[in-house]
Amino acid sequence: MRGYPGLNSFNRSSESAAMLASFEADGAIFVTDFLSASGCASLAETIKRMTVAHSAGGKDTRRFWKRFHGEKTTRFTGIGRHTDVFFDLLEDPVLGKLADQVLSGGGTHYWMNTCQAMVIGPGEPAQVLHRDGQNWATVQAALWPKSPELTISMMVALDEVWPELGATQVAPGSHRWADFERRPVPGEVEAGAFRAGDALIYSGALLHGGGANETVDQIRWALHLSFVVGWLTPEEAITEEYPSTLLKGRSERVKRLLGHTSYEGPPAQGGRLWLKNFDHWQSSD
Ligand SMILES: O=C(O)CCC(=O)C(=O)O
Repeated sequence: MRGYPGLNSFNRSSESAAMLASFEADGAIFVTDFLSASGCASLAETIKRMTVAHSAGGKDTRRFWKRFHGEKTTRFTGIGRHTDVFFDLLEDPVLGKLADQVLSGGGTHYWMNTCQAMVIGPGEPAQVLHRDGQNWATVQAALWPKSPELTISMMVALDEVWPELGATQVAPGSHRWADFERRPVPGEVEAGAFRAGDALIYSGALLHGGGANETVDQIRWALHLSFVVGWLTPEEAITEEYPSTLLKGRSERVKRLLGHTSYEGPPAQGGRLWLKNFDHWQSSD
């Protein structure tokens, strides 16, 4: 098996309308060979090298965050400081088109939420199932089931990943459940199988979580990239991680995704945000 039993699989040449229809119906899609072989090899080499400089487990000692992070899981951001593949991902037309459509209710100006290595070590238990929109639970939970799409996420495998290695678990359809508090029964959760470069793209309303790494000596290598509507604060301190001096010569899209342009709400609905002198601002680099 390659992909998820309950999700439709696509490739980069698939019709974007079909991808969107499946995304809306199931809450996620699987894209084979999302990364080219060379892009994946280069990104994997960078992430593996960077991992050596980080330790497993987070610094937050609160029980919830220790478990959510994973004590045997290594996470780090700042990927774009080490590889240009990061910028290719921000410019990726397949992900970009889907994100434009999914997040359009929040205006065209969405941000990068985070780009984060998620490296699950042997013996890590499964992560609690959650919705990425719970980062902004006061919006998502309060408006459920009518919450707008707040965020769209992608997990891309940097090496082969399978269920027992900790492939992301999902509950297809849970983005549409009437009751926000409902938890899946066992048959409603599934994990997939990825070849290096395959990607899972999922809604911020979909219940999902990292799977248990049941191996004794193998590592799940994966990268998470997500976008969030421009009127919410991203998870990652993106302008700190990517100051304007690092973005010289980069495209308008990259600068916007990384917080170097003011936010414009949907026409005649939202305000203008992230201003300077009550006017639109754009970094001058
Ligand atoms: O590691 C995974 O597969 C998913 C992780 C995740 O959903 C998260 O940390 O928000």
